[in-house]
Amino acid sequence: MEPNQIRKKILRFSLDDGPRGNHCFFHIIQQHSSFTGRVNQGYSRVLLQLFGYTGHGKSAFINSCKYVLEDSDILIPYAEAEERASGGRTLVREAYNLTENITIVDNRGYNTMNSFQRAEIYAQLGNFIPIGEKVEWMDDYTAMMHRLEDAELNPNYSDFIVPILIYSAECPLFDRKEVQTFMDNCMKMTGVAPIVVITKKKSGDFIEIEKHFKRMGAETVIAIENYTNEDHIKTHGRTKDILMVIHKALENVTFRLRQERNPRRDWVRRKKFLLEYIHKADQEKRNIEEERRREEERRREEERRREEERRREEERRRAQENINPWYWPF
Ligand SMILES: Nc1nc2c(ncn2[C@@H]2O[C@H](COP(=O)(O)OP(=O)(O)OP(=O)(O)O)[C@@H](O)[C@H]2O)c(=O)[nH]1
Ligand SMILES: [Mg+2]
Repeated sequence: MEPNQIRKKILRFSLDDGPRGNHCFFHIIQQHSSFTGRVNQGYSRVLLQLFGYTGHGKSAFINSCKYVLEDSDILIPYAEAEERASGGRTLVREAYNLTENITIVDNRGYNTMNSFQRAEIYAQLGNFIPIGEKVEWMDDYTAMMHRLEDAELNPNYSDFIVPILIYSAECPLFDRKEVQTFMDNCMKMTGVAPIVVITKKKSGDFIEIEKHFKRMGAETVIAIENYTNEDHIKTHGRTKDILMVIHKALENVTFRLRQERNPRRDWVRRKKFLLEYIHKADQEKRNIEEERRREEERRREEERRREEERRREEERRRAQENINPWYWPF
């Protein structure tokens, strides 16, 4: 397919939002996928959720998506995409509309994480953190639970979440276990296999990285070169690669909506997953603290033992001197 055709398909994509309510005839028809090609089943927009390590190109990908969908040669930096020596650039969870029915979310990037920070990633994935809110890495159970309670005040059932993992070709080595776990958990939480996007394809061996991801079971891996301030002359290949990511995401949505889905049940499933995850994170934190406490106890015990030995040695020496007061070491 030509880039222009893909672009048109994306722009025209709709979740077929029809009449609501169980009493409604159209609604009953919509419940049965055999009647219609695609049914929204209560979903009103597709939410493309971006995740990945800091600096791997999430924000640049958003700018690229907007750029290839717009009919313009001016790259507008909607999302702040910048090189940073330390820490992440994007700290606030922001959403950008790609079309009327498709929104893309720039989530906070991560480096190495403790289990609560991982839980925070899943809170973003499950859409439990409001858009436009600064994502603080939380480090305790109570704060995380408060976060969930707040989300319940304003639950969002109508977003169909598609996870997208952004990974830079500049980083050939990665923590395989962590990435694998993340991909598996994306599936458990959203029911959709994450799409892997390898960015900066001109700067690294993207074919090798693609193989790694495929071996880990990734279904869709697409290597792209983002359009950036410095380099944004539109080309056929680059534009097509970027459009294909959105296109594949929509294919996933269409496929999943052919099976029966229930947005409320999906939301509850995400919440259950997150609750379990937070409990596990809490247990892990307690175990680590307990291990640290035991280690400290062992260290103190060892110090006490050495002190006791020194004291005994000193007593022995003194006793020796008292028994033999005329003792001279000739
Ligand atoms: N050459 C090239 N540079 C890229 C590409 N993608 C991103 N960059 C550059 O890499 C830097 C980091 O990109 P960002 O988009 O800010 O990364 P991020 O994942 O949003 O990072 P955080 O917000 O910190 O999580 C910026 O200078 C981008 O211009 C790409 O495909 N090719
Ligand atoms: Mg960013």
